[in-house]
Amino acid sequence: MSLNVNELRRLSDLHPKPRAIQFQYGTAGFRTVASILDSTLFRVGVLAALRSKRLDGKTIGVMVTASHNPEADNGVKLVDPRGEMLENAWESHATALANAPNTPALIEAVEHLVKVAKIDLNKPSRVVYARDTRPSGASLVRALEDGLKAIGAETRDAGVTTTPVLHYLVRAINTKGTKDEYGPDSEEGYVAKLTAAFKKLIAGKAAIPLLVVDCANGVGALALQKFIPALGNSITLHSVNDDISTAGALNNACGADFVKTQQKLPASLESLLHPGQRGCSFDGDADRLMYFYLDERGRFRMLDGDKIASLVAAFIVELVKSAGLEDKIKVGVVQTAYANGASTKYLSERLPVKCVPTGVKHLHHAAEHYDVGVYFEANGHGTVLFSPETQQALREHQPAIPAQLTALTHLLNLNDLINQTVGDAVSDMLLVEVVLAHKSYSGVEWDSLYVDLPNRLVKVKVANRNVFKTEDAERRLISPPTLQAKIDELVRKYEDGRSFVRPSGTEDVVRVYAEARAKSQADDLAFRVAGLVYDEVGGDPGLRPREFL
Ligand code: NG1
Ligand code: ZN
Repeated sequence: MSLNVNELRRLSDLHPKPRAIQFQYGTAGFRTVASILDSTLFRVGVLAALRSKRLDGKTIGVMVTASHNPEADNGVKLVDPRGEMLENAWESHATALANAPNTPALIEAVEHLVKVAKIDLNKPSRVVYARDTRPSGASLVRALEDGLKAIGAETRDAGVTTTPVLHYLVRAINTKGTKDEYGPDSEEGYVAKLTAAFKKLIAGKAAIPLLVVDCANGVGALALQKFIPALGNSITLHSVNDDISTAGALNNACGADFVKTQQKLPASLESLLHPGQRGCSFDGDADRLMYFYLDERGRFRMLDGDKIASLVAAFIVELVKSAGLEDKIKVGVVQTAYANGASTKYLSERLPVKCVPTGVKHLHHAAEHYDVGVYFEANGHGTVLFSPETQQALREHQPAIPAQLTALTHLLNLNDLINQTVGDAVSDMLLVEVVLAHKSYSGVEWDSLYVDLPNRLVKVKVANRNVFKTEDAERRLISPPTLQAKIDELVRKYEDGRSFVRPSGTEDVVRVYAEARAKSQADDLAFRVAGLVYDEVGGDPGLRPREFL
């Protein structure tokens, strides 16, 4: 079988690439204003279909979402057969196809890819796709479908659903009928799997206090509607910001990214949350989770991805020990440079901690090296991975005493509760609730595991962010050449000061992070480092920003 060039040409002509725009498959796939993405979606369809052929007809996933970005943005990313992010080498193939200026160039790029990636066109091709609630999603999915059709893929439309459900489906489809079967390959099956595990884990525990859930006016609201009846009276979830039909509401002044970056409660929750009560926020595609509560004086307290990692990792370590498995199963944590220094200190005193560059794929791969790998970005994206050997050890372990059996059963149920393909706001929320129930913690006790160092994240717009190159898991700059020394000199002046600069992988900006003993110092340090960045590459001192975006 060869490429159906006529069909590819005919369909590609329906999805011309806008001129003068360069696309880049970054840490979150392609992501930009929705109105310029039509050709990219078509080409991603072509690529996904070819990737499936390359992998012997294994099902590839495609998710159409721009996560926490504004509603007018959209994006697309590919999911590999085990439910993980697209393999690195194919990111550049994706970029190459997306940037072919016209149909003849695209055909040439596809033929080139078939040759260099040694794709056997006779193999079957299977792709499952889904989108979030963005208004631009439906038409972008049509462009994607044209791309899939051009290569003749068998397709499955998973409809409007969350990013983690799509990742789950990919793994469930590909493992169906094998010894690694991940679960039923439907959204209902996913809800049933997680719900059953949750109910077993909290059986016999005190009733869980009501939890307020901010759905970012996104697709998480739909997921929650399916979970609430399935969870029955095991937990009461009060869903807010679940308006998916009002234009402009998605991620607007609510959701996990708002909570993390503004470090405050969404106004829409102000009258709902009372002192002592905890709540949580999903992001627009429900793969991130932030918790928070109001203290006794009604002050907002944030429990971010680092706090979730600390809570969960410590709990799993305890269970492994109680099950009598501490010699066989080693638990480790993976973070990025954005992890609060206080969390890194807390965790390092208890278990191995590794720092990797930003981007879920880096965290996920590093976590696979542990028997149980806990990874979370500070922004609330994360999960826990049980290695295949660990899962087997859990299944085969013969407990010596009843207490060991209880802990072992909890570990097996956690293995089912946790979506191990990718960060999953609903699964992570249920996981947190399990740990809180087991430890009899309210938000206050959880929060007191360690005290966050005050911090500040700012962005600087520069002409070309690609001149910024980093090393040491993005904690140090190697280019521009003299900038790191200047940052070091500044940081030394601040108590507990830490700051680093890196180019964003999802936006055309450079990010500056700073933390220090006092909030005013963290702000000051971030501002000054941003000033250094601007002076280095920004040009006109008259335009030097006083306030950052
Ligand atoms: P960039 O734009 O590369 O900083 C952001 C987040 C990442 C990750 C990706 C993917 C921060 C500082 N950065 O990446 O952690 O979540 O988006 O969505 O939060
Ligand atoms: Zn997201």
